Amino acid sequence: MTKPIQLKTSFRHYVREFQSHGTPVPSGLQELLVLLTDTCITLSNEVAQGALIGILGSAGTGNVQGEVQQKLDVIANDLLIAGVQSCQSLAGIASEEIEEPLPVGKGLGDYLLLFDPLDGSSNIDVNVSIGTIFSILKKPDPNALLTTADFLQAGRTQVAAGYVVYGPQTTLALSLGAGVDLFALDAVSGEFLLIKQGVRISESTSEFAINMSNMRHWAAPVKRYVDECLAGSGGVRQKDFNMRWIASMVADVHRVLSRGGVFMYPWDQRDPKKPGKLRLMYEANPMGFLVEQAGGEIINGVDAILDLQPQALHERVSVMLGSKDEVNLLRKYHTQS
Ligand code: P6P
Repeated sequence: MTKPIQLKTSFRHYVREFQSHGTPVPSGLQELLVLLTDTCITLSNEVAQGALIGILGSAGTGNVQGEVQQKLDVIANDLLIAGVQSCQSLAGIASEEIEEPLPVGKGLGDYLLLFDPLDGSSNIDVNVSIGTIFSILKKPDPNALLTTADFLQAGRTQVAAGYVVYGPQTTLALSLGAGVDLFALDAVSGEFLLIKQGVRISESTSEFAINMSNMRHWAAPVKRYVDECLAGSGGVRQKDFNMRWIASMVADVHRVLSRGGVFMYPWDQRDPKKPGKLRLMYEANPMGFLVEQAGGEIINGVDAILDLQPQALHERVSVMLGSKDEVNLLRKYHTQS
C-alpha cells in the first residue's frame, strides 16, 4: 500500500514523502533519483534548444552498438554521467553508449545505474519525441570493487525504473516497486510535479504498435497476431484495431501506459542470431518493470522478460509488452507454434 501524495507535489518532496507499506525511500536512493531527474531537466532544455545551439545531426562517431551517434546522444550520455558523480550511494554506471561500466568514485556504494541516455535518436532531427530510460539496481556487495557481473541481475530485482520523455511536455514516469507515478516538468518552477499516482494499463486494447515494414521478416506467431488485428471486426478478433509506430520506444511505451495498447519489437529473420533489436538491461527491463507495475505484461514471446537472467551488459531481446489480454494472446500463439 503506497501513501497518497498530493498532486503537484515537487519530485524532491515526493521522494521524501513516498512510502510503500510504511517504508520510506532510502536516503541514498532519494539522492540518486533527485540528481538523475535534475540532470534530465537540464537535458530537456538542451533538447528544446536543438538547432539553435548547433546540437542536431551526427557526432561522426559510433557507439558500442555499432550505431552512428547523434550529437545529442553524446551530450546526453556525458550530462547523465557527470550529473550523478556526486552521489555517495552510487557505485557504478552502465550506458548504451559505452562498452564497459564506469565506476563512480571508488566504485563502492549501494546502487547501480543503467540508462539509455537518449532513446529514439533517429527522431532527434525531425522534432519527434525522444527520451531517457533508466534502471536502478542494488549492488550485490556495496564494499567490493565494481564488476560487470554486478549489473547482470534479472529485471525483477530492480529497485527503481523510469523514463523521461522529451515531448510536447517533458514527462517523468517512475516506479519504486509499488506502482507507477507520473510527473510533468513545470516551466515556472523548473521542477517535476506529480500529475498522476497509480497508473494502470487497461487489460484490453484496440491499439498495437510495431514497425510494419518488417512484416515479411517476422516469425509466424507475430504475423498471425498482426494479421488478425488488421482483419478487424470481420475477422476472428471481431473488433477493429488502430496502429501507431513512433520509433521511440519511450514515446510508444508512454502511450501504452497512458491509454493501453501493445508494443512489439520482436525477433525477425533479418539477423537470425540477434534475439531482437532492443536491449535487455536498459530498455526492456526498465520499461518492463513500469509496465508490470501498472498491471501490464512484458514477454520475449514465451518468457516473462523480467525473469530472464542477463548474460551480457548489452544483450538484446525480443519485446512484446502492454495490455495483459493482448500479451497473453501473443504468448499463446508463441507456445502453440
Ligand atoms: P526502427 C530507437 O532507435 C529504438 O531503439 C527504439 O526506441 C524504437 O522503438 C526502435 O529502435 C525503432 O526501431 O527499426 O523502427 O527504427
